Amino acid sequence: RPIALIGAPTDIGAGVRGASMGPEALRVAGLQAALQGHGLQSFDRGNLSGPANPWQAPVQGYRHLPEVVQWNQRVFDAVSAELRLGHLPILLGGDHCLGLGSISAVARHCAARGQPLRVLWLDAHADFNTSALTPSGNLHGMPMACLCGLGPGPLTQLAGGMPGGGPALRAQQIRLIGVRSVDPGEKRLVHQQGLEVFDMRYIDEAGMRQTMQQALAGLDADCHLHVSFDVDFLDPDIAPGVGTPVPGGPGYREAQLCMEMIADSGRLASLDIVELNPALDLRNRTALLAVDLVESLFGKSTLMRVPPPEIGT
Ligand code: DIR
Ligand code: MN
Ligand code: MN
Ligand code: MN
Repeated sequence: RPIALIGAPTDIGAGVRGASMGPEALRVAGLQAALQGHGLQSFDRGNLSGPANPWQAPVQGYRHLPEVVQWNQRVFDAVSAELRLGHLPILLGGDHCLGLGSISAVARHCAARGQPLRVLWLDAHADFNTSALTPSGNLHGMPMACLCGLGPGPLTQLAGGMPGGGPALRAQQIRLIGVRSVDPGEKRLVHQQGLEVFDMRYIDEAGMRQTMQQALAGLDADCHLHVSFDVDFLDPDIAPGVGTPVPGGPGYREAQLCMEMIADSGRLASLDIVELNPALDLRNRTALLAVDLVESLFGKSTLMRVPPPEIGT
């Protein structure tokens, strides 16, 4: 299906400036040409616009809440429009607070069609803070919690909310992968909510192959798979261009396998690429790496692979 690239040039939810330059860095790194090189049809919708970053202190536990709401409403509308057209939207962030608008749109779309949805959240962080728990007030640390209904009304009920009035996501639909930095209160909440988390300890012990087999297990044939790719998922040695790097992430081969196994599932239907910060990058290498990985996510492989045999588990 045709791919639609949607730029959202803002760092409104982050604690470090620069993710606003992410969309252009991904374009300069050749994202669209890479997709076209695989025979995929794509449109670049250009950039959304929204409020400037006022760079103010948190108010009642939230930094820039009104601006974050506005950006997410625009992302929601843009992603919804592409889904209605039968396109596969790729959100070019921008910081990760925008995952809220993107995934809220996907959840609404799936609910309207009775389609199952699974979300893979690739991130060094759990992004499960609330205003009471956050150490920073930065909303890019809260989108997962908001999607599960824990957050301020304007964000949990984006554009009127879900048909039944519930949260956009239930914990059982979510898999967090690559996590290695969780704040103390956030940790309790993640456990309490029963999220399935494949943290780095798990990946070290089980390997990326078993991790992804489990994260992708039980997908229905008609399941919509959304991947929210926070670039700080990757080890900072290979991906320095992010605002909140955490050592000890997946290396190049592990990240490739992760993306290839998602591609093999054949279910990818929407994607966020967020938290790329060109101000902190080295000669755009993190953007180039992201494009390389996205190629694998869309099925690039060294040889013409036959479907992988079910090797013993
Ligand atoms: C931290 C950082 N947990 C916070 N979060 C980040 O401020 O809530 N998320 N960097 O991507
Ligand atoms: Mn994140
Ligand atoms: Mn992160
Ligand atoms: Mn490549």
